Amino acid sequence: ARREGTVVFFTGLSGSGKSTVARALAAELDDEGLPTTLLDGDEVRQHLSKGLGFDKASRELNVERIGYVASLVAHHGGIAVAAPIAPFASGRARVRELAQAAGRFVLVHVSTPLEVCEARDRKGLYAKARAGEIAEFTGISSPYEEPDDADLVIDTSVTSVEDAVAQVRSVL
Ligand code: GGZ
Repeated sequence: ARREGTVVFFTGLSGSGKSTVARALAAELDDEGLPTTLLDGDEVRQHLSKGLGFDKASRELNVERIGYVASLVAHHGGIAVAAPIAPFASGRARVRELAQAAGRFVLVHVSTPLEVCEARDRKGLYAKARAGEIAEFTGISSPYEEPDDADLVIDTSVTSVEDAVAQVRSVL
């Protein structure tokens, strides 16, 4: 039988730490020789979703594209690790559907509170959003629909990257 692939899908606010955990997870799996594909958020928006904006329809399209590519990876027995904000339950449900037709789907909600993400403000985007310089910014002027179907919930304000990776691995 074909080896079953897996889609590990992180969702959470900008600055929640989801990319950091996703990268660390993917590096660890890769080091162990597992066929891992990281769909890095920045790279996705530079290539697969080049030119897309942040209105609801564009985000849903971005997330569906990620889900589609991730499901192709899983179909061939690989592990796809993706970490977009994916703020809408409808988009995440679509990804689940695509992934489960190909293999396993693991949803990780990186639930780091908005206050913490905003205090970190590593790229200065929250300040810009508060100043009205970025429209439809998630958590400020665009919604984040909290998932109720996550396999794992991780708050990086209380959990280290190392522990977060270990928790995801225990679910895998
Ligand atoms: C949210 C935005 C926005 C708006 C630019 N809202 O911290 P970052 O910079 O590196 O991560 C954010 C990234 C979000 O892109 P995604 O593809 O993950 O979003 S979605 O799943 O909703 O399609 C942030 C930056 O892009 N960014 N404008 N308005 N984040």
